[in-house]
Amino acid sequence: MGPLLSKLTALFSSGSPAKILMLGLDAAGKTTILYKIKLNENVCTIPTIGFNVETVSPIKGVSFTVWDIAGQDRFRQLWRYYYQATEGLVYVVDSNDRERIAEAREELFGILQCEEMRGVPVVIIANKQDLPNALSPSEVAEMMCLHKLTSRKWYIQSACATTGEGIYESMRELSTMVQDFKKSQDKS
Ligand code: G3D
Ligand code: MG
Repeated sequence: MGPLLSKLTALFSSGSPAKILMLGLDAAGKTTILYKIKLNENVCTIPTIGFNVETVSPIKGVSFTVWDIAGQDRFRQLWRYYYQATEGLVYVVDSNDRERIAEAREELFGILQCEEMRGVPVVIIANKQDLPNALSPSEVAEMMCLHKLTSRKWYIQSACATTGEGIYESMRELSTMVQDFKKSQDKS
């Protein structure tokens, strides 16, 4: 087990199991993140339904499900199946892809509108910060209109998935928000 993964499982194993979704436009860096936290060793790709879903078998109770969300209109109906019982969303953004930042925003807000995602906390990863033309995390936050996310907890993390910078921090934040979300669910 890599150091990042063991830290990650330590974070989550202190609480109860968690179901996490990781989404973003294609090429945002999702698979690189899975690889970085060595989750790739447990990845199962489901190719049969027309869009590639990567599921990571639960490691100390934490399960990850990952897919690309751009231009997949035909399959949107199926996404809800994966949304069910989600307790945390990791939304990965390519900060260097200025042309598609609006698309990334529309997709995010579309996902969060779904009933199944009500109140689910989200960590936005402003990825590819190593690239010289990358938008800063605050620019990403502004262009993604994150201030409009009022009915859930959210957090934006600056990251470089290829070096792993910011990935642990994003997961630490996520685990805190997920535990809070579960507590609020238990009460209601
Ligand atoms: P996806 O799973 O979201 O579709 P990938 O995205 O993880 O496959 O990443 C897409 C490309 O972006 C990959 O390059 C990957 O190496 C690169 N990438 C991911 N994160 C970073 C980052 O933080 N900085 C930089 N510079 N590149 C990153 P290739 O060339 O393999 O397609
Ligand atoms: Mg991928």
